[in-house]
Amino acid sequence: MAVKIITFGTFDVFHIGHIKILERARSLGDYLIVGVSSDKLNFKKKNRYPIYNQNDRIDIISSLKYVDEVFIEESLELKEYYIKSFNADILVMGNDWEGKFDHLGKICKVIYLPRTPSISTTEIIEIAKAR
Ligand code: C2G
Repeated sequence: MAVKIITFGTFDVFHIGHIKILERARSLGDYLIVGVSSDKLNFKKKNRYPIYNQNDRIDIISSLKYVDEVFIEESLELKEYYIKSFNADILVMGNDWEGKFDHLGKICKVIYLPRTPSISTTEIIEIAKAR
């Protein structure tokens, strides 16, 4: 049976760290589903709207060869619901979320992958501003 992986993120100002985690997530199974945070959810989490709006972020993520299915993540609290509705076997998160989703281990395997060092959307924005 195909192993389904699910992961979540904003993926704003798409960069190599995003590609790497999606590539590694996909390599753990056969089918990768990505929940892309809505603009509203991002505002709630980070107190600012993303640079790229959710339609553009969805288009970017959908176009990747590692990604099989994409949906909008409307709330951080709906993870259990999303995992069950997509029948996901493994939840992958970056290790900046280490420990935060261990409780979901009751419905699927939970794996935290190390972040790619020295790159982040926030840093790219800061560098661009300073130029
Ligand atoms: N990432 C990474 N290396 C980086 C930067 C990001 O591996 N240098 C990973 C993050 O760990 C995450 C994914 O790329 O798994 C998307 O990163 P963000 O857009 O920053 O995700 P975030 O806003 O933390 O949203 O429900 C959870 C949230 O939606 C996660």
